Amino acid sequence: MFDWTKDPHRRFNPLTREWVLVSPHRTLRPWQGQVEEEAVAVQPEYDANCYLCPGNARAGGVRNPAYSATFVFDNDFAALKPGTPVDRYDRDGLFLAESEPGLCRVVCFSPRHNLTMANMEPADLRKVVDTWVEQYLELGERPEINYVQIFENRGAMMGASNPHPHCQIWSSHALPNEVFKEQESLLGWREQRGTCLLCEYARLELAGGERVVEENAAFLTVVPFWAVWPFETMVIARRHISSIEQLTGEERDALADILKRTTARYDRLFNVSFPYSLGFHQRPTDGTPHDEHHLHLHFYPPLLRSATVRKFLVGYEMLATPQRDITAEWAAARLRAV
Ligand code: H2U
Ligand code: ZN
Repeated sequence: MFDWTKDPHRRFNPLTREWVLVSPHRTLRPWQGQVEEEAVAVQPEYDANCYLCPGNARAGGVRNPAYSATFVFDNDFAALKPGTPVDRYDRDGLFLAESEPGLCRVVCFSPRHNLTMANMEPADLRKVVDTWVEQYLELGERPEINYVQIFENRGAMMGASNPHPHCQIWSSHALPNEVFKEQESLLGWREQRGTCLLCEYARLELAGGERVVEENAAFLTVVPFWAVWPFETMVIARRHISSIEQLTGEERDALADILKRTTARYDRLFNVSFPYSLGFHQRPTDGTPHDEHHLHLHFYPPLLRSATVRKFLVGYEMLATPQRDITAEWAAARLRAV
């Protein structure tokens, strides 16, 4: 048997059925590449130039109301539009295109410009969870919408346009690639073994504990065995539920709690407001039960070894297979230690 703390090896992601190359012996190599600028310093509670702050005008000229909790609006530069007619173009399977109706929204978490999930009050974060549930239901009920993707880009390094706490929701007719891959794997697993892949995975992670970073009564946060990003984590519902509207009131509080604790841990790791992309994966809203899905979230943070040194997915990773140096176990231990 090889030693996965030292020997180069591959790990399998059963959710996407893709492999990641792990090269733990490389962690000591010197870094002379790009160093990112330190993130901008302290933000004000209100910024007159922010297009998300209450009362301010957005790029299209619409003025935000004087909102006091969460605030949702249709994205002024939406990637998807609801009226798009459903149609398909196929020429020999080589020129294949489908029109894509959809709707994009922006959700402000709080009127306060300088908050993040890590430093919001649990009761206020709970309101964000409630807003996600409302939006999932409202958008999902639309006949042209079959999937509701809730995601957050946090920090300039991840392309977020604004530090004001917010997330986006892109809801679409088609099932997005990542969700499609996961759905195929979850279905395949269930057919072969009669169980839920993520129920089994969560059970094993909780029993071993090596990669568990946070847990509460309803959720656990783990660095997945097959993580690609250095400090990637997954937040997994303990109970087999397929989407957020199935959460009980207590579980909604628990989701707010685990998100706050996980992001606070990230911030403490390199002493910086930690950048990441975060998103839910849950069942499609196409009118069928899809109880093969198991509610979870993915955190994909780019940072590798400090607030300024990030990981790039380039070269071998673009052309062959993603690769990491530090092991998932080591990353989880680092996150648990802060
Ligand atoms: P980020 O999550 O990457 O920060 O994006 C914020 C979204 O806000 C982005 O999709 C939208 C952009 O289109 N936006 C508006 O809808 N109105 C504005 O006035 C500026 C930005
Ligand atoms: Zn603002």
